[in-house]
This record gives sequence, structure tokens and C-alpha cells, in this order.
Amino acid sequence: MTPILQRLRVAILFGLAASALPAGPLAAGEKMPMVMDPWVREAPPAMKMHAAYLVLTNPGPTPLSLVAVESPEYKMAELHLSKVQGGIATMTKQDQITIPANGKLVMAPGGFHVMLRHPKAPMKVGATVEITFKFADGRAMSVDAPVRKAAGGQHNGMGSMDHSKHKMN
Ligand SMILES: [Cu+2]
Repeated sequence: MTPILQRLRVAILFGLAASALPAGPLAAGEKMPMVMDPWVREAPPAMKMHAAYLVLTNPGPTPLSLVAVESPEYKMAELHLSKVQGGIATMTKQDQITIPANGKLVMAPGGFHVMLRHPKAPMKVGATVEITFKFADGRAMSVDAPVRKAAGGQHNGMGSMDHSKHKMN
């Protein structure tokens, strides 16, 4: 990536982070978690599951427990973790994911992701998906994630697993 593109990308990341508005009560001195670079991977129209990826940072001094996700564009949303076991890609629903104090949770192809199920309308590149994150302490925050194609070169790689071949457990 050229330096100019790199700077542009950083500016875009900051713009997206700023759009993550807190939706719950916030105690004095507490800092809201931030979502950076959210995106939803475009899938063939027949596929009724889409994965969303992003980085969630916890700037606070206590661990944060992410317990649920929702999206008005989908009938269902779940927290998932992809793994490869014995050469088979599997993904499992996570009841909660802990984000360490002053740490971050990276949701990326091949690992944690938001599993969006049953889109209410076709989701193509250019569409926007609203995702709400709910935490165990009652706080919630929403972000807008654009639908994008998978990054170049990842199409057949381990990092970009095809959810239609996943075994659910
Ligand atoms: Cu999944």
C-alpha cells in the first residue's frame, strides 16, 4: 500500500470509529468501546448467511463482555468463531466474548465474526448493514458496516472460508 493510500485508509478508519455512537448509559469516567473498519463480506445471492468483520477496542480499565449482536437487516445475528480442526472448517456460536481491559477483539476471516442470518433483502456491494453490539453491563452500540467483496487473493485461502461448507456445531 502506498503511503498516500495508507493515510487515506487511516482517515477512513477514524471516520468510521467516530460514527459508532453509544446507545446505552455511560457511567462517569467510562470510555465507550470503539468499532473500527466494520464490513460485511458479499456472498452469492443463494447464501443466506453473511459474515461481518471489524475490530472492537476496549479503552477502559476493565474487561468487557460482548454478549449479543443484532441487525435490523437480518432475522438473526450471532457471535461466531471459525476454526480448522482436522482439515475441516467449523464455526461455533459464542455465548460471550471477552475484550480485555485496554485491549481489542479482532474479528477477521478465519476467526471471530458476526454471523448474520436470513437477510431481509439481497445484500450487494454498496449496501450498508447496521450492527448493534450488546455488552453484559447493559451497554449497547451500533455501527454501519458496508458490504464489500472479500479482499483480493483471499478468495480461496484459509482466511476466507466459505460458510456454505461449514459444519455447524
Ligand atoms: Cu459463522
